Amino acid sequence: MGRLAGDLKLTIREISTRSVVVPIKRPLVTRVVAIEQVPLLLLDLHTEEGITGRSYLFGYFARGNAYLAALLRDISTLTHGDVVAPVELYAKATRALTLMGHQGLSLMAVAGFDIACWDALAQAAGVPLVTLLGGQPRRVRAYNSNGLGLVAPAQAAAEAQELIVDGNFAAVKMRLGRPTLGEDLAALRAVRKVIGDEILLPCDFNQGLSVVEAIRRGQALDSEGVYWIEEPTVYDDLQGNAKIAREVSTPIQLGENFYGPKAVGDAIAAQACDYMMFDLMRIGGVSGWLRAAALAESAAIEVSSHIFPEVSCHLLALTPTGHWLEFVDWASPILAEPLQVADGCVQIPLRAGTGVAWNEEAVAQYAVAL
Ligand code: SMN
Ligand code: MG
Repeated sequence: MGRLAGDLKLTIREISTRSVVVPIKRPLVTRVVAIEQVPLLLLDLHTEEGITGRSYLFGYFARGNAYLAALLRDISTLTHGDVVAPVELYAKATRALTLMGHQGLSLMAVAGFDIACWDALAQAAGVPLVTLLGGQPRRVRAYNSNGLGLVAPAQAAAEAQELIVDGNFAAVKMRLGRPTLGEDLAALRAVRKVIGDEILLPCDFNQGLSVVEAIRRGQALDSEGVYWIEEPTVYDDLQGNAKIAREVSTPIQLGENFYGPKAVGDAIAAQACDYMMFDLMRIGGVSGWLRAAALAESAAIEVSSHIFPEVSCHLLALTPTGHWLEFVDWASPILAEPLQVADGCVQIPLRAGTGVAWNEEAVAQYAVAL
């Protein structure tokens, strides 16, 4: 006789969190922020059946981890004894936080909980998350996004070369938004010269420009072979971004700061961008991603991921308009089995769950108080 469906039933005991601040190999200097170390909040969802679901959130700064941990303590109390049914629990946790809002920290905390729930379920089923959701653990094409911040042209060129060789990547992302267009062009051309014409080169302004300046720089980039222009201006000025998208022929990429599927629907309605990239944490975890992906499909918008490559690779493989995985190795130091990259692709791990598990020695080394 086969397994009963009830075999998959898991019951929540508690969520525990730990904060780590991990050194970054290549600091990321952008127009708006310099990321020199990576604060991660590690979640363990303990079940009565002995399976532990895991996920991590990116608090952006150490206090950010503490804010998220406080919310997760309440979500833990709220869901103690509940069956691990991620879609229902997402709704329950969101309802409980409704007066704190449906975006920002509330949604990030719910997302971390949601990802850990899905991980636990896939572990209980004994299959990778992608398999549980109807796909297969395959290779997903990725661009290397480690570094290439606002550095001098010669350094940018050297770094771009290293980033491509290290994993045989077909695409690499650089940050733009230096004080002048001339400085951006000098860095861009130095990079293009060493990488050649075949390598795709998306560029990220990290929300740093006014709409007028974004149109000016964007039009200048139209003849430079840039693959996409990311976040040219503030993420929530949908009308401004739509204007930029109309005036600039290089595709405009937005989405890493979209909170939940509703923001995707709003951006589609405003025709704010040509491409979208979902941030697993801000889009609402696995449950939020799946709904957002359906909306993007309805508008035929190609979807990439933003950081969190370990879980995003499972989801991109299921996204009807899946585009590019953003590869960063920021969490690798604290993971028991970091993602494998070969020939410009990330291999979805052939392990039960998401494949996220802790390197406890490293976690102890980088632990900070909450
Ligand atoms: C980025 C900015 C801030 C944190 C992580 C990543 C960047 C990107 O915009 O798209 O990689
Ligand atoms: Mg970006």
